Amino acid sequence: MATLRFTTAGESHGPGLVAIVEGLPAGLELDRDRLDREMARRQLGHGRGGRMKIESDSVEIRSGVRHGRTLGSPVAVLVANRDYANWEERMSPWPVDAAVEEVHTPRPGHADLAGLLKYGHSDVRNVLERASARETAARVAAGALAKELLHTFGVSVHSHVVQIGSVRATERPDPSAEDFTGVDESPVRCLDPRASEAMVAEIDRLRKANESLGGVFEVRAFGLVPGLGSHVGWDERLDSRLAQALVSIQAVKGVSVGEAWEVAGRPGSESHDEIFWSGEQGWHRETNRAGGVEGGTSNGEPLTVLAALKPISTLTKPLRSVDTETMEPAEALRERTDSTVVPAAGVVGEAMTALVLARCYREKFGGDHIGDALGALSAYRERIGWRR
Ligand code: EPS
Repeated sequence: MATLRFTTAGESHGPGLVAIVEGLPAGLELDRDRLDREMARRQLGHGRGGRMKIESDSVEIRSGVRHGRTLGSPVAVLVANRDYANWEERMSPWPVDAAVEEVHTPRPGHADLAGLLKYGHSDVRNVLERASARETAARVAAGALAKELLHTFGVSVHSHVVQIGSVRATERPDPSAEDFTGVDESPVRCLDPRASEAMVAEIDRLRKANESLGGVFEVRAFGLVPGLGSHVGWDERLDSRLAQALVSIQAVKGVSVGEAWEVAGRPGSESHDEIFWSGEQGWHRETNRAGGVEGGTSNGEPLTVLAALKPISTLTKPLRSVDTETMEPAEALRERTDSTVVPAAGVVGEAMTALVLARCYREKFGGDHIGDALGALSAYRERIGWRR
């Protein structure tokens, strides 16, 4: 099928997570080390809690791949939850003899209360286990497969943190693909070394005050051809697809494409990217205010998307809530948690962006075998005279 879709399943402390990716062409060579590296990257970042010391995520492929190449059939991947060993009774799929304590104190900002009411549960755990951002491990596994496809098409997807709490990065505001080498060496995945240090200090300061922190990450994709997405239908627009994909990440509350908020306050003459053509470069721009998307379609400039996260809603000094059994005021659930997940969320943002872009490539260039898709891409580049 010449589209690409994926779904995930799994609870945070259940036996494991599953992702199923449909629509990868046959014959795509997968790099096992690269897949595992993606999983490890999501576990990085200053501000994670105790859980990351327990987990060591890896991709276990259950179908759709043979001897390192895709078969064209659905690819199912499994990511085990090592922590399940400590939760076996509490999260058992089958009834257990032991008494399992229910959670009745929903956290403000989480899915807890709405999920309880909507699904008719009495135990908040039946909601929070799935709402947990542990699920993003499955997204990164799916995204790593999408990245393998994009890699074949000459596309790379990167991310960096530009704000944590009140600290903003100011250096290297317009990074190229090469600038991202080494971004994971920063403990907060930030390209600005001074801001990186200040972010670490901010996380430590707020953690001591029992606070959590939000922030902003940017995703950039390089090597895209023009023509991904389309102006012809609202749900075909590349920016609308990216917005949905990124806002779907736990705790992400806002997404912008290019210099969205800046150009809202500027005159039109300073808000667009003038068009140039030369024999050497072909079509090109000297600015990229649009973030690589015009009319819902990629224009061949680097894709730039920002996503803002609210602070994590599990607080070590809980907010006020109500006990859902007694209806009396109560403190919200206090669980082991992270102080901030912005560095990891950037990696998840890359995965979601890669999945959207891979789908656009599949829709535009089709092909049951990777060779067919590459042939169609090359014919298209030739037709539009694309030199990059
Ligand atoms: C999460 C709470 C923490 C995080 C978890 C997401 O888990 P726990 O409750 O087990 O300490 O560490 O994230 C992950 C496990 C992960 O792999 O990212 C939450 O409530 O969303």
